[in-house]
Amino acid sequence: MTSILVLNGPNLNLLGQRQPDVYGSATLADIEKMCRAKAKSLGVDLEFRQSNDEGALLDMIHAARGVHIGIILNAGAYTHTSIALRDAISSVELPVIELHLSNIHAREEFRHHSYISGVSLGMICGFGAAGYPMAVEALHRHLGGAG
Ligand code: CA2
Repeated sequence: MTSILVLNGPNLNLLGQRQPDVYGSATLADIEKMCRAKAKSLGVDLEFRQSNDEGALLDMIHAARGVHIGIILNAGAYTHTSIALRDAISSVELPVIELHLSNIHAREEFRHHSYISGVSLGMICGFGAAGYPMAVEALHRHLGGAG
């Protein structure tokens, strides 16, 4: 079992269509391709999902146990609101890398706090779409791969 789950939260399906100044011009499909190329080079499988529904994200985190070796999570705005997502991460007992396209600490005050950071292995933010393959590599390395 060497599969990584990349999970994307609300509004990230709109990437590439609006606010390219903040989030870049890559679409979520482009980012999926980048992640798949990185995973292939590392010899790991990858599942790539997006949902606007908090409950669906919780279900996907719960279902990851025994299927995936770790999770890369861009929880979108739920990052700043969801204790439920934090509890799901705590309970799943898998390494989770928190991911953001933008540098949340250089933006509005309300984005500075993350409910997810405290239960995550680490966080990558501010590198746009490039952060995703970085996270795939970091997770693989953490789990003992050569990276
Ligand atoms: O920087 C990130 O990746 C965020 O997780 C993106 C979230 C935001 O609420 C977080 O604070 C930081 C927003 C995703 C919305 O994506 C859009 C993409 C295109 C157009 C509109 C929204």
